[in-house]
Amino acid sequence: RPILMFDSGIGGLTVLREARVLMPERRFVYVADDAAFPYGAWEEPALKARILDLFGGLLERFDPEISVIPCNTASTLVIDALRDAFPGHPFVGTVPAIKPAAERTRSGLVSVLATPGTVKRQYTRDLITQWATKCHVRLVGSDRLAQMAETYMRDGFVDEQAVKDEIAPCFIEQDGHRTDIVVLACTHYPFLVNRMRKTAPWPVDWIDPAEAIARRALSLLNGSRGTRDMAGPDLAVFTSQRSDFATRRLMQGFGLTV
Ligand code: DGN
Repeated sequence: RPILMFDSGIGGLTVLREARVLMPERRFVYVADDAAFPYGAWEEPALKARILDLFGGLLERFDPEISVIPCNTASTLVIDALRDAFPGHPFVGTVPAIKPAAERTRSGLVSVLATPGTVKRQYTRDLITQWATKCHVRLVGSDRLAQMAETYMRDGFVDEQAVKDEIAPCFIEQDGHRTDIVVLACTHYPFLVNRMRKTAPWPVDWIDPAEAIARRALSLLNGSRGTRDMAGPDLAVFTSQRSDFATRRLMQGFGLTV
C-alpha cells in the first residue's frame, strides 16, 4: 500500500524528496490540489470542508498505508479533523517547527515565515504558547512567496528583490534582539532558500522540516522501508486541475521517476 502525500501544489515535493531518500522501496502517491492553490488565501471553513471531502475520495481510491500532509496551511487547519473523520488511519501533519527553533535560538528571537493562513491559525498560536516560553516568536505572513516558488520551479525565474522584500519583516530588530533562526513554515519555501540566504541582511539558520516529516512517516510505519516487489510505478502524481500544471516535469527535474 502506498504512502499518500497531499499539498496544494509543489511544496510537498520538498518532503517527498526526503521521504524517497529515506524509504526508496516504498510506493508514493502525490496529490496536488492545484485547482485550489494557494491555500493561504482560503477562508477556514471552506478549506476545511474541501480537504475533508477530498480525503474521503483519496483514501477510498488509493487505500494508502499512511497519509502525509506536507503543507502547513492545511495541517494547522485540518489535521485534527482528519484524524477524527478517519479514525484508525495514520496521518502525519506538517506544522511550524517552533519547538526546535525555540530550543535552538541563542538570540531569543525566532522568525516564522509562513502563508497568511498559517499565521492566523489558532493552532500556530497554541504552538507558540506551548513551546516558546523563553523566547519571542515573530510570525511573518507572506502573500507571495508560495506563488514565487511555483513560478521559479516552473519557469526558472525569481525576482530577488521581491524575495528580499518578503523576508524583510523577519529581520526587524526587537528590543535589541536580532533573529538568528527563520522557520520555513511553508513547504514551498525551501525551493527559494538559496535566494533568501543571499538577500538576508545577516546569516541565520533556516529550518526546513522536510527530513523530520519523512522520519516521522517512517516511524509511523514502524521503521519498515518497504520491499522491492512493488507492482506498478513507485510514484504516481495526481492534480485536481487539468491544466498544464508542471508537477510531472518538475518531478523529472528532481530525478524522480514518474
Ligand atoms: N505549501 C503550503 C504550506 O506549507 O503551507 C502552502 C502553499 C499554499 O497553498 N499557499
